[in-house]
Amino acid sequence: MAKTMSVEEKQIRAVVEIFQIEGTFKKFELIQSGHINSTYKVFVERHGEMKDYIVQRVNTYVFKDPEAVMYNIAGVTEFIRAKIKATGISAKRFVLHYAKTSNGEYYAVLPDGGFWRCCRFIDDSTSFLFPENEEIVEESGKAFGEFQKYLADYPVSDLKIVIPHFHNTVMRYETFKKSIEKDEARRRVWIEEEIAGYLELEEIATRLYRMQRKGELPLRVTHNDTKTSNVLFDAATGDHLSVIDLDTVMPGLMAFDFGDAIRIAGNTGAEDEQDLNNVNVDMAKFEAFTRGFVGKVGDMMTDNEKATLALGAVAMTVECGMRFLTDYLDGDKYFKIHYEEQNLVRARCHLTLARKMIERLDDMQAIVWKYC
Ligand code: ADP
Ligand code: GN1
Ligand code: MG
Repeated sequence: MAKTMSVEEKQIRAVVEIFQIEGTFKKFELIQSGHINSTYKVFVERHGEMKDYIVQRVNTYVFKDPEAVMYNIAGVTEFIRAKIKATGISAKRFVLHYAKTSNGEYYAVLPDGGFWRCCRFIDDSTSFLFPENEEIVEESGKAFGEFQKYLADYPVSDLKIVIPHFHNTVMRYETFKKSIEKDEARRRVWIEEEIAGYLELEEIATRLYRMQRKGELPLRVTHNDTKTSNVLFDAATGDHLSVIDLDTVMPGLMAFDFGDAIRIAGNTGAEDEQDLNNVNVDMAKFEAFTRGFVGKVGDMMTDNEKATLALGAVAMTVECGMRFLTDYLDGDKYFKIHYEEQNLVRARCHLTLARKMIERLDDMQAIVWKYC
């Protein structure tokens, strides 16, 4: 009896066809690490060889204008590719390459409205949800630093704002307060302690955003989602290859890219660590990331940027944790969860980490100065 095909498989086969990928579709695997899009690794046989692709359904609840997302991605990937090629090396493994449809578009819309894209899988690459050692962390620092460096002369005004106020921590606090008032999922009653904890950190967490508003920090082209799993490494050597997950490339603060990476790479525990005794700042990993990142961007940083880099870790940890808590209050609509209370667990972990970071802020900043 013929095997029935799942809806997912039908959709993926349709996407592969629209992008005119040469070869025979063989199979696909779901990649579950991200919290937003639906990501699949797709295997196609071409001339007796297996070719892999990453096929993604973009989350249009989060990205209201997905065409704008692809416009930005096309712009920055082509810009970086040209720079790498100009040095005489192949850019194949160092920047993402999105496929185009026969209409010359970087996306396909299926009859159910699903917005899909397709990108070449970077051969012999690997990624890490949790960075096990300092080498991985330092390489990820180099990858995100290099990304900013490549884009230092990219026309910022050409970028579309795909999620307005994405790292506007002041506005994130306003949204949080509205969700507390609304209490849509009726969960407020048992999380008053966590709510109070985040409200207490408002001044320190919003400091950087307020500095930017006063013109004290420059807006750059930033990645805005710099967790370790958004870097690809050479599976054999461990060297960084390419930064991925470019959906949120927008104007932003250098300290936010630095800090958002530390939120993951500088935590002794997981993003959703349940045992809060395991949550702390890993100072050796903090130093490793700083060495990698500042090594790439040190010469383009302003004095204010240098002086506030460590503060970025506090800002991004509070902001992200508060976003998890907001989503928990709203009834888990934004971030994918794999178990019932995951957003609350994530929020508790981030609150603990942020408090530890505040205790170690001077030590962290001293390390930044060492590499500046
Ligand atoms: P999400 O939006 O779901 O986070 P990502 O674009 O970050 O999706 O991809 C999820 C995972 O898929 C990555 O952590 C990486 O392991 C793998 N991946 C994504 N793109 C590629 C690629 N071009 N080549 C190799 N692996 C990739
Ligand atoms: C989301 O897509 P993913 O999983 O890389 C989120 C980030 C958060 C992150 C927390 C568009 O990123 O902002 O920092 O989860 N992306 C969006 O892990 O909201
Ligand atoms: Mg990702």
